[in-house]
Amino acid sequence: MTSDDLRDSILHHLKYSLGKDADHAMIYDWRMALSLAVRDRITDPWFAATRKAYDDKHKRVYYLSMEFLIGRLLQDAIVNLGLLDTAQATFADIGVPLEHVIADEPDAALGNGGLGRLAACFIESLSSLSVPAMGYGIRYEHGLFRQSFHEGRQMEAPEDWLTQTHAWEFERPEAAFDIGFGGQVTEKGGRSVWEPADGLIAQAYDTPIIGWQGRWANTLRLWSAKPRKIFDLDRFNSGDYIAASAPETLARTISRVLYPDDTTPQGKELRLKQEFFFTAASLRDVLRRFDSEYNDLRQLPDKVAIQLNDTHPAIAGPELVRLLHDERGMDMDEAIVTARGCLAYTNHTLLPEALERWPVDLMTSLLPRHMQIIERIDAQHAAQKPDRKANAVEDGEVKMGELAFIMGHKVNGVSALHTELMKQTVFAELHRLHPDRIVNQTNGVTPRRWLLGANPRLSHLITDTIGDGWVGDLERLSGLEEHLDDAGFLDRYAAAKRANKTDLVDWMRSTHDIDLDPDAMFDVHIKRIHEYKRQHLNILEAIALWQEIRDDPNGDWTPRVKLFAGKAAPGYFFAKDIIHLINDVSVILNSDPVTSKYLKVVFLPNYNVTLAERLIPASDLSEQISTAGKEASGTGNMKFALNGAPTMGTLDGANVEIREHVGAENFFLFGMTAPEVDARRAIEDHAAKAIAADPRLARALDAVRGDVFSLGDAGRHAGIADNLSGHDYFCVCSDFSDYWRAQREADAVYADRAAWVQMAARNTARCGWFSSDRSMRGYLADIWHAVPALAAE
Ligand code: NBG
Repeated sequence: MTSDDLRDSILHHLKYSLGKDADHAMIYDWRMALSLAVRDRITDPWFAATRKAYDDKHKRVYYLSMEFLIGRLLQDAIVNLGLLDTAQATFADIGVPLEHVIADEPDAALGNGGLGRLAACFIESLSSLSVPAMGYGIRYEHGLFRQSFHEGRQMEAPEDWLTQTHAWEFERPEAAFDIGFGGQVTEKGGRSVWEPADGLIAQAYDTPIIGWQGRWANTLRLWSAKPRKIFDLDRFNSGDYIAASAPETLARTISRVLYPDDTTPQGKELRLKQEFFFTAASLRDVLRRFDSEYNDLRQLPDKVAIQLNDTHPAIAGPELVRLLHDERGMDMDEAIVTARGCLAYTNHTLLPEALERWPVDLMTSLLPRHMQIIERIDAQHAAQKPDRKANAVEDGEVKMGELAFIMGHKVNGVSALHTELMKQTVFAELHRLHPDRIVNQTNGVTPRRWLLGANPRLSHLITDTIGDGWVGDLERLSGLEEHLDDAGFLDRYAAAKRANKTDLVDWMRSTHDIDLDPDAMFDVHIKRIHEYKRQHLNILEAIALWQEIRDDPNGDWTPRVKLFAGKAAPGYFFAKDIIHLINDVSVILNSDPVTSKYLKVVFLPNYNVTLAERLIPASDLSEQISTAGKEASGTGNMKFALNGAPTMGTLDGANVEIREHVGAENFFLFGMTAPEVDARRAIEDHAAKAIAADPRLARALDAVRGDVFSLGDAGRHAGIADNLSGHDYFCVCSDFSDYWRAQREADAVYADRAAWVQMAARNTARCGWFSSDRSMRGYLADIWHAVPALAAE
């Protein structure tokens, strides 16, 4: 496509789709017109892909996920279609900067964090690999809340990505299913029939996801809840206007909000309804598609692979059994086996509070037939494994992890360590009974978004050095290895990083009124705020460093900027206290005339995918400092390493594998291992001991407790100091000294800029394995037994 063609198409959409003329077009109009022009380019490969999947009778992969954290889509689509240069030329001609057009798109935050972003990377990789696949989720009206700060405290406001037309989706009024809730089960002619008391309509909205080089596109199908009856005219006519629209309001609540928590299930009943709503609609859609191609349900596992992204869609087990047995007449035992042949489950956390359990009473009242089937599945499993000690229904609760395990033919963890810990802890008993069921699939990230799109400077350098094959085959980055001693290459590598940092400095100045030194080390900690992720360990180290610089202001300090970003779940008060502390510390440190040239702390509000794309390419050091055993994998850690920010990290999640790949000497390791953490925790006064042994830590905690950062509000941060010097479940104190040591090591390397650049470049060269294309190939081979539809190029 030439720049003239693109321009014609944009002008066509401006006029005929948006009703604007070019002289009066606003940035929104240009963005919509460009998006529609780009979408047109996706539609043909999308149709062709759908046709080919049918014609060749491919097995399809269905990825069921409550979250798809897709962020903006325009740049991704342009990059994957190879239209970036063309679009740049077109907009130069039009006289509007392309960056402004791209930046106008709302960031679709239909997820909380890693789990949702992983789903988005996977769906893009499946398209890039030309695997016939479909993502199924919920079209939330309001994604994750918008975060701002008021006097350092987190404020939450509803997010409104859908107030403007979403350029990428196609509404599918014809793809709609009636989803029931409640009611009762009756026996009719020896069969159980569920008669729901009420229900609503799940209606599909499709977004095509184009793969690398535009060869293949899959569909992200998101369900929106609509009432069966839009409006109660009788009530309206009798003057009761509010009651007249009650059915719509009630139905819409189901797809209204994303639960703002990735660890604790809230609003139990509504959440369970959401889970059933999207799972049931997706399964019916899968069966409808299967029916249109095949007529023997026993073939289902050969043609359909359904991945359950965490336990949120785990009701798929009983629902699929119900559809096969109650509605299609398949024998119950055969239905269970057939469903299991299709289903597989990914576990994303070992945190006990995040493992979903539903009260039997709630399950029975909301999904009475499913409760019966769950009991039947559990009984069948007990009969097959008479010595088992792990039940799906126990103590008045349905345990969704156990249910998903029993109903999946494979269960996977998301990093080597996490998978091992799954076998030893949460699923130890089920693993004993089914030793072949648990497999590992280490997470990955799409290089199209996280390197090519987000970091054009480094991408150009890589392509100049080894050609452009790396974008579709990230392991080719190893070709950089032979340039790692080449001064010319390293200079260009350093220049790319430096330019990215300068861009960030400019942006921070204009949007946040903060001045940063681009030569300082940009030390970045961005992710959800959680005690196990230990943002408080990082800020304590900052406080200790500040105190030390004040003691010796003429010392040889390596200048640092500590950047934080991340949201705390609204009900997680301790996490919100951590944000408050970091913000208050930044007020004191940044205004300190003596120390602020060496150390600044900045907490950027409203972390999202777009902000990550801005920060990661400009980062020097990646903070991955979770308490060992708690972070299932991490994926931010991979994005940083790939973009040349070495890791400061514990032996946790995928950090372990990153360190193996980049080499121990290119990774700043500190802290206890997972077994050491367990042992330390068993010592009752472990925190007090650690504090007594490290005067720096003691002094930093004293400052927190002693109101140095309380801005006149005595006792403001005492809660954090008390928590850390008391229970300290996440072992912040016990890991502090070693963290301090590793940080000073990082300072020393950074001071020798040539050594640092080489370490950064080694990280890039050795992280090719962390592509989500590699993850997807692993799932295809070990779990889905499906293949790409096109030959690799
Ligand atoms: C998160 C883990 C991360 C992991 C992502 C993706 C949940 C429940 N889990 O460590 O905390 O990288 O999943 O697997 O959000």
